[in-house]
Amino acid sequence: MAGKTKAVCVLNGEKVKGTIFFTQDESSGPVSVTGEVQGLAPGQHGFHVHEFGDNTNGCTSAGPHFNPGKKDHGGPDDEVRHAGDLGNVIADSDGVAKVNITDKQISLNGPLNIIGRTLVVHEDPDDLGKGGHELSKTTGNAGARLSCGVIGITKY
Ligand SMILES: [Cu+2]
Ligand SMILES: [Zn+2]
Repeated sequence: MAGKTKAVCVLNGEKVKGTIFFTQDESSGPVSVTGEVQGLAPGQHGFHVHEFGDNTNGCTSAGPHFNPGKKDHGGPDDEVRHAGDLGNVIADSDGVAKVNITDKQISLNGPLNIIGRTLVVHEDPDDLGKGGHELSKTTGNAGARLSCGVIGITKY
């Protein structure tokens, strides 16, 4: 498959909202993740692709982090991480996080495809697997799911 692939996710939480775009120039190349999240408390917030594109019971139904490699949770720059581990977004004093990530472990096609899965923004910082908490190696101890949305194919 050749050519650009694009996807979009509308994050639609009670207070936390946003729109995130995914672009992949080549089928095996990195994915650029850009956009903005509003309504956050200032500081870091865990940002992940979760396994299921199911929001029937809110963000909970999205299941665990997307982890086709059956690895431990980690940070975006770690070799050992879930494919869905995009780290943190950082909100400014107005509660706005500008997102500009380039990631090599997610894709918009093939076995690492994130289309049809759920993007989640968390209440707390993701400790990137290094916090020593019992949840560090599974969720980064990032706390509640404040906002989420299913990642879908777009033209733009
Ligand atoms: Cu998450
Ligand atoms: Zn993870």
